[in-house]
Amino acid sequence: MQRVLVTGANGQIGSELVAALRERAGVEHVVGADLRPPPGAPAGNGSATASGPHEVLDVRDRAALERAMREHHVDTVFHLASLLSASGEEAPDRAWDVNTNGLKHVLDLARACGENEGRRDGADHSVRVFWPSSIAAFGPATGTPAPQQAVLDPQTMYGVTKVSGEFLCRYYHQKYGVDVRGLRYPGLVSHAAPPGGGTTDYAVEMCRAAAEERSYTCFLEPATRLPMMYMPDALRATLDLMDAPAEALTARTSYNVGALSFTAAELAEALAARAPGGFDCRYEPDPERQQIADSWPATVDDQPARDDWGWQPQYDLGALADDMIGHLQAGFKSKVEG
Ligand code: NAD
Ligand code: AKB
Repeated sequence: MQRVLVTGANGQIGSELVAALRERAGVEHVVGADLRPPPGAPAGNGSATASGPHEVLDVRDRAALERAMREHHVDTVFHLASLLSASGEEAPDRAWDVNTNGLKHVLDLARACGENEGRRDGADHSVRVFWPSSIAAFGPATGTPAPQQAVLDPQTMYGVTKVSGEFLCRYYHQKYGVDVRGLRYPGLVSHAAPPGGGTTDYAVEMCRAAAEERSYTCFLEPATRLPMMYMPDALRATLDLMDAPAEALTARTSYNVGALSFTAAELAEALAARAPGGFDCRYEPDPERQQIADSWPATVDDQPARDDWGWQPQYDLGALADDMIGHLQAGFKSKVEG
């Protein structure tokens, strides 16, 4: 049975990925890890919460990570702990430290824990790792659609850590045989946990405002078009990539995965069509986040992901808007009534 550690477990992706993995592998086999206990759990350093095992740790602390991996006999790590594009520009030193050193610790421990414990038979003696890159690895020189073998031209510290992380992953695979796999996620839209300091956060904020019948002031221009994806597609892509046979994989940096490409105005229009009282969306671009968004491509070419492990997105903009509005309205109503 798989024993999984998810770092950044309290985040936008982690909170849903932990739940999806627990459905598949059983609650006790999936350990969350983050700087804090999961929302709703009592504070403290305990390694079990009502929802399942959880370790309070900082991924910059290699000894704490090692302890968690060994104590829980972890054979797969989903390493999500990170600062994102906007929060990374506010704290570039911390972004470099968390994103780069955190990943290096995970890769070193994947190699060391696997070798020392020899739990996997055959040629594969390392712990498997999933690590996400981002469209932030691209930049103005990349072009649209961004190809798999792209000119990587990051304009943010976050993007710099994604580019260095991609090559670190490939190095550990080539040099030490670590089975590390990655996706260049687009901006992710979801309703369960709030986004954590990115440039594409506007999309989630806009959906929430529309569902709660509030107006929204968007921090990007209406014509800004970016690659985006609905969370159920992102979770499926993540799990499918990790389930794929190693020999099918041709990219050990990170795979492009495309799904949607919409402008802020197109999302606002889709939401207005579904909001009972209409939707008032205004635009006051924030220069820093606008500059970041303008440096990213509008679409990506994900043919290698489709060819190698059968990637196929399921949600278009209409399906995303329907599902987001449905979930967010239900949550809002029960909050108001309760
Ligand atoms: P998030 O900000 O919502 O969550 C990150 C989590 O990491 C937070 O819970 C935070 O507390 C934790 N964390 C931060 N520093 C830590 C540290 N030093 N030690 C332990 N935990 C720490 O981020 P997310 O959106 O869930 O993103 C997860 C991963 O996916 C990141 O690598 C991110 O770059 C990548 N990604 C996300 C998106 C997106 O749109 N959400 C897009 C592309 C790539
Ligand atoms: C961000 O906006 O920083 C993230 C990402 C696209 O990596 N959502």
